[in-house]
Amino acid sequence: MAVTARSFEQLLAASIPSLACTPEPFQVLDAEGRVLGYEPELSDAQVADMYRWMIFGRQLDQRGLQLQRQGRVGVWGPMIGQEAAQVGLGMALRPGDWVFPSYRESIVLCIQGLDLIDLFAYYRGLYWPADPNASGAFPIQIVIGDQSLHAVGAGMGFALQQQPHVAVGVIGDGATSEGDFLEALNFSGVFNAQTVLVVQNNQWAISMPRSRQTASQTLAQKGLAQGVTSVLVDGNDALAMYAVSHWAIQRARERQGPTLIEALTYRIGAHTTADDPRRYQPPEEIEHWRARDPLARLRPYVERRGLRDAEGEEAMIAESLARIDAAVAEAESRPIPSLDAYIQAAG
Ligand SMILES: Cc1ncc(C[n+]2csc(CCOP(=O)(O)OP(=O)(O)O)c2C)c(N)n1
Ligand SMILES: [Mg+2]
Repeated sequence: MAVTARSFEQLLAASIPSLACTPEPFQVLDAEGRVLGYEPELSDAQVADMYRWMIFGRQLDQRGLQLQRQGRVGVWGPMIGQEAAQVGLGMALRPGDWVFPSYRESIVLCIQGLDLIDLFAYYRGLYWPADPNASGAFPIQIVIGDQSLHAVGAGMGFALQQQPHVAVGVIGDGATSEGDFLEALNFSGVFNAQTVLVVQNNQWAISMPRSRQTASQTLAQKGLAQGVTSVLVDGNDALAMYAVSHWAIQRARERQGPTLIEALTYRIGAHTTADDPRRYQPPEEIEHWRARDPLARLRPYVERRGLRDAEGEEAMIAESLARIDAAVAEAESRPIPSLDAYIQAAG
């Protein structure tokens, strides 16, 4: 049984009240893309945008993978299956909000304003060329969980300076077992940071399954001990992800408290292009989640609102690929500094 709030206010009731309760994820759409109860207020243009970003995300991921196989980027962390978690979150951000990502959040970063050229230049070996102030996108964090600290620090800064912005840290399920994440959560609660921490629970930390990472029933409940409002949401439901993210970000902006969001999703692809998941990921598990494709889930909703036709979708794919390929060409024309130049710059 899914938690289906009838009104936006009831979303708060979907947060986890106590450790004694194992909540079901909050959903807006059922498996066939029908609205269960509460429906977030989104204009036709916003829904069309959401769908366009979902398609863009899938194309970006496929292209990234191909480019790595061609030796044109160094590494790629596949995002397939996690598009709804990213697009729902990205669309709830406002200009001036900051995102502190790991290596699997490129879609959120693009929505927030990261220039695609900078993204591909980074994956070709240039150290984060984007200006975080202009793009809202902080450097991709490879040290697992560290970005939670950075997001909470920034959220404390926004609060101190009385700025109406929110710092969002995005981490994986594995990161929630790191001390840095738990310390960050604690600080967010104590200092009422203007922060939202979003866990993309894709059920794997490289080859370590969720069941062996922690004895916690949910990852969201890790926020309870720190006094942080915590919500479990269906991360393959773009509308649910948008609703919860929008609500949490708004709360943080108004200094009503930080939120920990656990987005339940699945890593359909490899951990990165340096990994062979066939050695540990059961094929039937992948099939189970392939049948829960977030794009297929949103599509009937978009259709029902009269915002989709097959031709339009082909055009969106072509438009996404043209945008990506133009950015790749630009990124490839940027010179990569020598190792010596890096060492000198580092002082
Ligand atoms: C502190 C630290 N320990 C170990 C690693 C090696 N490592 C890289 S990715 C990864 C798994 C992370 O899993 P999760 O947090 O679930 O994120 P996902 O890759 O699934 O998005 C590990 C252990 C690292 N980068 N940093
Ligand atoms: Mg993971």
